[in-house]
Amino acid sequence: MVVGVVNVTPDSFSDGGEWLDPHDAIEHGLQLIAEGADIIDVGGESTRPGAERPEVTEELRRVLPVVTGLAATGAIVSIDTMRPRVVEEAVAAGARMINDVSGGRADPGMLPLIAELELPYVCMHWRGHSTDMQNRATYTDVVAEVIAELRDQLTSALAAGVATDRLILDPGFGFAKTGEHNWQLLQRMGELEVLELPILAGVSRKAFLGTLLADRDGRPRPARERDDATAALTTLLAGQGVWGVRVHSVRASRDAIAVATRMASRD
Ligand code: PMM
Repeated sequence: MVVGVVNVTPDSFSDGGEWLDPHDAIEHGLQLIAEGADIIDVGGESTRPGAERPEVTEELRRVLPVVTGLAATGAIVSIDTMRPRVVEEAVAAGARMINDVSGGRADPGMLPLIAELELPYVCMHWRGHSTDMQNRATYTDVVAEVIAELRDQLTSALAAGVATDRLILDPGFGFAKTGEHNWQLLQRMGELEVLELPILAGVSRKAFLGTLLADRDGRPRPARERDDATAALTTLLAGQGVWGVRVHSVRASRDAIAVATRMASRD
C-alpha cells in the first residue's frame, strides 16, 4: 500500500506551509491519488523534533475541510492525529483510518475510541512528544527494544478492545531515534515479523537520508531532494514484505513497488 502524505501544517519538516489552504491540500491529495496512492493521510500537527503542539481547535480547523473534501471524492482518508476529539470529528467528516504516532500513549481516551470505531488503526512506536523526544533516543538494542515496546502498546490496544485485524504497526522512524537507530531498524526489519501484524514504514524524506546524501561540505541534502532515496528504500521494504509505505512523493514509490513485486514473482 502507498499512503500519500498531506500535511496541513505551517511547520512540517519537508512540506510545512505548502498545503495550508484547504483547496490546495485537497488538490494535492487528488494528485497523489492520480499518482497511485491507496490512502491519503491528512495531518494537522507537525511531529518533527522540537515541534510545539497546536491547540486542538487549530488542529481541527486545519484538517476538517481537507478530510471532508477528499472523502467526498471517494478517497480513502486516514487522519494523522494523537487526539481522540480530532479522530471523532475527522471520522464524522469521512476519514476511514486512524494514524496515531503515539500508538495510544499520548491520550488515554484514544484506544477505547478506536475500539468503538472499528476502523484500521496505525499504532506507532512512541516514547514521548516531539518537544523532547530526541532525549529519549537511547537503546542498547534498538530493534529488540522497539519490538518489546510495540508489543506493550499492542497489549494496551487489545486490552482496550481494539480488534487484532484492525491493527497496523509502525516502528516510528526518526521518533526518539537517531539516524543510526533508523538504519539498524531498516537492516533488521524482518525481525518485526514476530509481532505478526502488517507493518507500515514512514521513512519518506527523513533527516537520516539527508545525512546519507550530504554534499562534500557535509551539508545535508534538502528534504525535497530526498525522494529518489525514499523510492530506493521503498523497493527494499517492498522486497521484505512490508505492508505499506507512507510517502510524500507517490509515483516513485508506486513504481518501486511494481519493480519489487515483479522481481519477487518467479514467472
Ligand atoms: N512520520 C511523520 C508523521 N506521521 N505517521 C506514521 N505512521 N509513521 C511515520 O513515520 C510518520 C507519521 C513525520 O512527519 P511528516 O508527515 O512530515 O513526514
